[in-house]
Order: sequence, then structure tokens, then C-alpha cells
Amino acid sequence: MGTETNAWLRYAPLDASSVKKYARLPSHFEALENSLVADSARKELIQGISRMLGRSLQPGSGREDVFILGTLPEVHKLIPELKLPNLEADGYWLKAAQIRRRNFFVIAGVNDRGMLYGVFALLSKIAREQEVLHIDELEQPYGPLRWINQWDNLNGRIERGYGGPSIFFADGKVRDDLTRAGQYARLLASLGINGCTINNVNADPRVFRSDFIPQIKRIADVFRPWGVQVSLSADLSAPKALGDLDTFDPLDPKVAEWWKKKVDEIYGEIPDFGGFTVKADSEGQPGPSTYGRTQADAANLIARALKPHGGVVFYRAFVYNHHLDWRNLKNDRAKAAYDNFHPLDGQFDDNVIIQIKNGPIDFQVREPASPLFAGLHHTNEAIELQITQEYTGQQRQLCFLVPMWKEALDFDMRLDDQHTPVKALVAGRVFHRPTGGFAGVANVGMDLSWLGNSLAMANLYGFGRLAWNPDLSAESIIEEWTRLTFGNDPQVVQTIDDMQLRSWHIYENYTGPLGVGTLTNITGNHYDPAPESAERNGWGQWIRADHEGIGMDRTIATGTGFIGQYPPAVQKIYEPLSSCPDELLLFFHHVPYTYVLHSGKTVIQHFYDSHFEGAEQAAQLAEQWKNLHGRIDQGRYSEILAMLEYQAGEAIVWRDAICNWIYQLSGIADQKGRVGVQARQ
Ligand code: GCV
Repeated sequence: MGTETNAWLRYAPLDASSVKKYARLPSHFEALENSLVADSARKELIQGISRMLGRSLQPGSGREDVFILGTLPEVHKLIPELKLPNLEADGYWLKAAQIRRRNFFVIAGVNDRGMLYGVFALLSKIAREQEVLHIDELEQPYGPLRWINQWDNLNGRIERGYGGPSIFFADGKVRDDLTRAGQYARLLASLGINGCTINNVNADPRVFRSDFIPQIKRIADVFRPWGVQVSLSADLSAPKALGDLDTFDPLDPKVAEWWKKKVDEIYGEIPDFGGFTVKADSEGQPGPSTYGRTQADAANLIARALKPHGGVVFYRAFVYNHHLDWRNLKNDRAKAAYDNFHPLDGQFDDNVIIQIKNGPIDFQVREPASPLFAGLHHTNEAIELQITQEYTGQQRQLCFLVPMWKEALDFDMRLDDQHTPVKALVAGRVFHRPTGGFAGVANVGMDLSWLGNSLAMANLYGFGRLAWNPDLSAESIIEEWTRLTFGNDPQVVQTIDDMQLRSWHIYENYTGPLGVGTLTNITGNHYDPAPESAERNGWGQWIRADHEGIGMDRTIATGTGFIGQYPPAVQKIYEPLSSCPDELLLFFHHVPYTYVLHSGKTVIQHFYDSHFEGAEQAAQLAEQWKNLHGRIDQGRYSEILAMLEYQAGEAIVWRDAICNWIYQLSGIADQKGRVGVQARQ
């Protein structure tokens, strides 16, 4: 297996002094649990210790110092002296203890999955040279569901995927060789991810064909040893599209019967199948509106088929009309999720989870948190974050998204004027929901580095870590990732951490500052600068830039009223210009170019300055990287240097395109003489 496919699970050999630090770790192991997942845990422990410390663990015979691998009750049976902790499903306990003159290193899970997570956690600590000899650590996930979505098409291409072809599908069927799928499941398990939807949400109904389900089973078989449940994106029109019925009306009993039979058939092949992810009535996907039914009718239809098997439905809130009339200043795509789902609160079955994108538009470089998070009190919810960098440089530019995701997760909705962060809402903690959690759109591909370049993998790692514990800081997440991926050389760690942590703001600076949106080509590749593509069409990603001013007026007083979807305490922040933060100003307000920001600059000057600053910062990234020459392997060094040098060039392209566009519109030159009349003198 190449180093790169191992990503953060490289288990690179530690140097002699570090190996010495771990000399007192047990030389034997006892595995108490027998299952596929438990086998993976045991093998991973043996492999990790062998590769990092050069020691080969042996099965214990009852007398030696040992690693004990088991579930909590099994550990208790063996070592009744240990008082067992209370933990939620998938949680684990790492405990070093001397009992009856024997050293035990306990890796105990609530279930076998927890045990596997405990092994990965221990190996991560060793790889990062952390102290473990006296460990007593309890960990449990913040929320029950931590899923990955892949937008893979059956022909092997991936929608918004920048890491090569699908690891699951080729030429209309499941690949013969699923080695990469198994490796992917191992990476996901190391983060505590417990489900993966393997096909595009713009779903192909053929996945439900009876000759296709055994193919899906082959993927489930390679995922199972890692505790990752396979799930499918479902096309709601499947009963009709496959030619079985003449309708897909969610309230037609024939349709309910079709789904019941289909789901039973799937569980017959895949007993641990996870459930469905659904995109309906959105961007051309079929949905219940065809029959005048609600999203709740559709969600419950398939939820009821899944319920007896323990399956769930992630039903996406990304339902909107992409033929909006741009001339109507009251129209606003940002309002769609709340308008569609808030009125249905309480009507969804308990195994339905409403999957809400972090922002109200569509993964732009900066958006406020979606108000829908605070608008569902009797319904399960999950946050959808996009790991694949669709609008943020498509893995050809560095953009570490964890700081952005943290802003959404930590955003305080102030429900009833109480502290109500989004993370607590999605995990079901605020309204004591039975389930909820996190979904990340990853779109890894066959590329050896999975996402197209190895630095981008920090986003997959970061998503997983936040899904496990959203209280972790961006700083601690990137430090973990860098050490695991590039080793513990302090200069390497410090440099890469710094580059990653600054990268989102840098990208925002030279693309779309002040909450204006990404200003990219929204009707084409979502990559190049093309701000005009957002205006005067039905997609609703309007900037509303004219000769006088810029920004969407979403106020309650004079605009679309979107701000009214937030709880009152949040409205009070965004509605008045005096308290609206600069970085979201143009998302919420339409202002003249000469409007003075809290920073003291005018909007137009901020545009010029941020674009020039962003381009300079992007150039510095490449220079920073050059300091690592000789400190990391030549392969990754050169690959990343090439990317950063390209990015520096792209930043100039963006800078000039956006500065010229806004100058043409506003007629106001840059005070510093870089754009406009003064620049030409
Ligand atoms: C899968 C954006 C993307 C689409 C994607 C859609 C979605 O609009 O550009 O490719 O479709 O989001 O999240 O459903």
C-alpha cells in the first residue's frame, strides 16, 4: 500500500529516542471479543505497534503485561477490580492499570466499534509521541450519526469530485476490485465515521434493481470490518422510473408496498444497511410536489419501510426553486430551506433526519449558519458540510475548511435567549431528539491521495474529528493531522499548521469578501471568477451589484425578510447595519460602495485591499512551503509546491478579474492607485 493512500494512518517508524519512551508498553495482547470489527481492531493494533515501534505483539498466555481488547462487560469479567465507566454507543475507554501485579493496558469499547476507535486513538497518540503509559481516557461521540456522502455516479464519474474516478463504480456497475473502498472504510473508521452513502444524491434509480443490490452488498462486505454502514441515495421516483409502477405518489399504498419490499430485499443481502439519503424537489430531482404531497409525506414513506430494520433517512433540506424571478426583490433562495421545512416540524417520523447545509445558499466561501437549525424543535436534524472544495478551489488551491465549519457549529442561535450552539441542535441535545448528527460530502476518488492533493485531506480528517467532537479547536485538529501525515519535526508542524489555518481567509480575500458569495462561475465550473454569472438568472445566488451599490438586502424592514427566520436575538445582530459583522455585510445588506465598514474602510476599498492582500498571501504560501525543502519527502514536497505556485497565479487572475469588474461597476478607483483611473496614469 502506498504511503499516500494511508493518509494519516501511515504509522511511520518513530526515531530511537521516541521508541524508547514506549518501551514499557505491553508486549502481548488478549482479544476478548470475536467479530469482524474486533478482528480489525486487533490487526490494526499489531500493525501500528510493529510499524511505529518495531515490536511484534504476541498473544498473551495470562501472565504477561497485556493490551486487553474488549467490550466493557468483557473487560469487567476479566478484571472485576476495574470500575466501569458509563459511556454512550461507540465510546471507548483507554486505561492503563496495575492489578494483581500485572500491567493491563485496556482498550475497551461500549461495542466493538468503540473498541476499534480506541485502538485508532491509541495509535494516533503514539504516532504523535504523546504520553500514554498512565492513560485513563474516556471518549464518546458528540452525536449518534456521523456519515459521509459520496456523489459518485454509476458510470464512475463523481459530481464535484476532484480526486479522480469513483472508488465504487465503473461503467455502470460496482468495480470488480474494491481494494480502495476497503482502505477508505479504514480511514473513515479511524475518525469514528459510522455510515457512508456511496452514490450521488442526484440519484440513479438503477441502484435498486434486483441485479444491482448484490453488487452493493460487495461494498457493504468491505466496509463491515470497519464498522461503516453502507447506505444509498434514493431517487423517490424509483418505483415508476424502474417501470414497476405507474406512480411514485408517496401516499399511494402501492408505492408504500414497493418501498417495503425493496427495503426488505436490501436488508436480505445487507443486514447492517444504514438507510437512505434523499434529495427531492431540488435542481430537477423528482419529489413529492409532483403529487401535491409534502416533504414529510415522502420522508415518512421510506422511513417506515426502513424502520423495522433500524435504518434511517437523511432527508436533505436543500429544496429550492432554481427558476426564481430575479426581478422580484423579495425573492430569496436563502429562505427556501426554512420555508419548506419549518412548517413541517413535528411531522417527520423518528428515523428521519433533516440534513441541512451549513449555510442557507450552497457551500459558499462564507455564509451565515442556516436559520433552519433553530427552526426544528420536534424533528431530528444533521448538518451537511462539504469536504470536497466545490466553491473553495477544488483541491487545486489550499483551503482548510475546519475554521469555517467551526464558525457554523459554534454559532449561537440564542433560542429563548439561551446559549444554543448549532452543534448542540444537530446532535439532538437541545430538544432531546432520538438521533441526529453530521454528514460530510467527501467525494474522494481513485487518486492516490484520495482528494487530488495530500494537503486537502486535512479537510476529510477535520470533518471526522469535528463530527466526533465539535468542541475541538481548529488548531488542535490541524496539529494532529500534520503530525500524523508529515511527522513530528517542529518546523514542519509549525509551518503546515500555519499555512492551513490561514488558508480559508486567504482564499476568501482574493475571491469573495464581505459575505458577497464566492463570485465564481455559478452556471459553469464553480471555479473561475465570473461574478456576472450569478446575476439575472433563476438560480438565486444574486449579488445585486449595480452602479450604486452591492449586496442582497435580506432585512426584515426593507429586504427579503430572510433575517426574520432567525430567533429574535440573532435578528438583532444581523438586521441593523450598526451590529452586522463586516464579514457578512453583503450577505444581509445592500449598501453603496462608499459605505464605511466597522473597520473604517469603505466597501470598495475593502474589495481592492482584500484582493491584493489575498494574492500576496497566496504567493507567501508557496514561499513558506519552500522552507520545508529537505524536511519532507521529495514526492509530496514537489507535488504541493507545484500546487501552491499555481494557486499564487490563480490568485492574481482572481484579483484582477474582481477588481476590474467592481471598478467598472462602481467607477470608483482604488485609493492606492492599483485599479482604475489612477492605475492607468
Ligand atoms: C449533487 C450544488 C452542486 C450540485 C449538487 C447540489 C446538491 O448545487 O453544484 O452539484 O448536486 O449542490 O447539494 O445537491
